[in-house]
Amino acid sequence: MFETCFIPRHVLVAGGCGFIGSNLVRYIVREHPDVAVTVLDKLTYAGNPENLSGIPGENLRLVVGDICDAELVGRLVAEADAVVNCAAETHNDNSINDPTPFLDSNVRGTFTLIDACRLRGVRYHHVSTDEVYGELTLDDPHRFNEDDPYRPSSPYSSTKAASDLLVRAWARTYGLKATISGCSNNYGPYQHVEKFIPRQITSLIDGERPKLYGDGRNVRDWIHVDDHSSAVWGILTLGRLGETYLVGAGSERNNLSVLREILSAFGRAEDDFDWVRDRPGHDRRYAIDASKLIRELGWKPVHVDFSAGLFDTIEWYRSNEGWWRVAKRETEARYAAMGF
Ligand code: NAD
Ligand code: TDX
Repeated sequence: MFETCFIPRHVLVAGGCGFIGSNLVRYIVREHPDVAVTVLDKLTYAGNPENLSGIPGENLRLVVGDICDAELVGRLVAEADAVVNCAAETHNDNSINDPTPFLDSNVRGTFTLIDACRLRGVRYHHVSTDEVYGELTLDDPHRFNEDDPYRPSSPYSSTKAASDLLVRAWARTYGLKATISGCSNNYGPYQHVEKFIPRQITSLIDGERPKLYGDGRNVRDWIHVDDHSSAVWGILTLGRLGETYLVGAGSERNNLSVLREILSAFGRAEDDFDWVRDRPGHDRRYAIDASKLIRELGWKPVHVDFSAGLFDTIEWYRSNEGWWRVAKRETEARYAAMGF
């Protein structure tokens, strides 16, 4: 543990109406009710103000706007003493179809936020992804660590890598007070239905057949979104400036086995799904070595039983159809147009 501990009074959470941003806001308001939170969110197709529903509002404000808007960002950063950037375009399939918004929000948006933080001396935390490191083979004993080279594969992950490099350069050249977290695949409530686990759950609720890409053997290292939030807070308050910390809960699974667990929860046969064409450039495997975060900051995941977390997530989608119904229709139309 480090002796210095930074407790912010007012955090600007960019992208706080998305899956991870809204979970982080819920975490901060619950665990640190004295901390004021401003959410800045453009409310893209992936942002939903309902994701903040039920969070006590006394210390919480939503500003609808774009992280690329330098004037707005400057004003909001001036009011805060910390910025956590969860705002991004986040879906690989969309990035293959049209990379433009990924360049805008992920690269230009990050530049706008960090430059505002630089000018005002405000602490910045960058929420990034393990995908910047590319892929591992199925039999590689290595897991990603903070010293691995960046080898992004997709338009999405290349823009995330670009944004990480901007943060690192601003930290070194201008002394930006910054940290970066690189997390593995998240699951849990409020995840957009375009992503693997919610897509399959909601298709099964609708009586449809899930869609599995390629040979189904691609491996992801799953972490519950609550554990991601506790890691981000730990890094923001205790992390060493200029450092990157990888976040993962040691839960590698291939897509076929996750899908079969979901099928079984619905009482469906294990082969009751469609094989569909593979994602171009599809990364084979991600795996995280989170020992730096555990050793230096004392972080540990709480949701260590992936099957139990998956079961709770299925129950959440069963109970919250009103939250996903419209997005499901739009998402499946988009997938059909993209040929998935
Ligand atoms: P999400 O797509 O659910 O939410 C993104 C949010 O950002 C939305 O509310 C959207 O409206 C907002 N946004 C997008 N562009 C914006 C802009 N220009 N200005 C303001 N707001 C904008 O994404 P998520 O899954 O919550 O991911 C959040 C962050 O975590 C991203 O940086 C992503 O790369 C990273 N990450 C995600 C995962 C995962 O498994 N979901 C894993 C590791 C890292
Ligand atoms: O219908 C599907 N069928 C399928 O087989 C979908 C949507 C996905 N897949 C496969 C592709 C991947 O191997 O499932 C795996 C997970 O896919 P996604 O949910 O799209 O996630 P991934 O591409 O791994 O990226 C996610 O984790 C890292 C997030 O979307 C990123 O934002 C994060 O950085």
